[in-house]
Amino acid sequence: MKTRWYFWLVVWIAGMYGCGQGGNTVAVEEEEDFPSIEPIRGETVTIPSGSFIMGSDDFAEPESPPHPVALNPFRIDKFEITNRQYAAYLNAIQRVVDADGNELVDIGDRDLQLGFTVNGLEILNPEATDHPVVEVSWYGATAYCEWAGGRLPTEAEWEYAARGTDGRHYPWANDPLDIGLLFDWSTAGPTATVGSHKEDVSFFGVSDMGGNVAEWVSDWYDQHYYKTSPQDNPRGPEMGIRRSARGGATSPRPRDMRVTVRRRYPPGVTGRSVGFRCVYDP
Ligand SMILES: [Ca+2]
Ligand SMILES: [Ca+2]
Repeated sequence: MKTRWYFWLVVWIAGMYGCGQGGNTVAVEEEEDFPSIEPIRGETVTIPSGSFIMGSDDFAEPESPPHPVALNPFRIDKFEITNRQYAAYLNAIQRVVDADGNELVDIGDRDLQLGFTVNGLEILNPEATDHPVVEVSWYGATAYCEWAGGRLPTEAEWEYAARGTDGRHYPWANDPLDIGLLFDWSTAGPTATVGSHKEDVSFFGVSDMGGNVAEWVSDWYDQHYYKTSPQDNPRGPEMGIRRSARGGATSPRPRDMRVTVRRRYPPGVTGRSVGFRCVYDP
């Protein structure tokens, strides 16, 4: 146990000082000390191939114009990736930066429910075990999905999984008041156990696409992208500065939970209301 604790301390310090190379070297040397850890797989929802109208004319400019998009089939995690799942990942890879030195997760941030104990990296608050992991960068989200045999959804895949084919404004309905769904975020805390908001279920049966945490997607962000987006399986601009994220989080305003809202953050940013889920090709 002591070796494990010491190992993580070294990895953490290497990560804190941006010493990606050092972290990798340690990981290779110590690899044999630890059993291999497999991804904890959650339920997935199969999204059939199909077409839908992406975007909206009714709200912010980056959401327009509405345009037809056709997608190949995919499977998507029914729930956001949890602290339990991400802890398994970090314990499997034994580092907190990627090979290029990018921070995967903001270890040490008090909003992150994962941290170091004498037993190594653990979930600090047992009640948050199945809350979505937060304080993960786009790099940390991308790397997790690859480890789990998938990838981050594209913006188009995310919106299709949330919106389906009937042009609704919210994952669960066209009007947030249809089912009285206005979470009292002021008392609910920043995150909740995934799937616990029973009303927040999308057209295709995917949970928490309206709220809980916003979710990284794979695309670079360009506010004008919809004007030139290809119709078939759009994957976003070739280059950019910020990555896109989708869905509402802790805001009490229902308009922030609309399926067409587009968010953007630098890929290295880690925040207390941003998590992710993965998709898998059939
Ligand atoms: Ca969400
Ligand atoms: Ca942070």
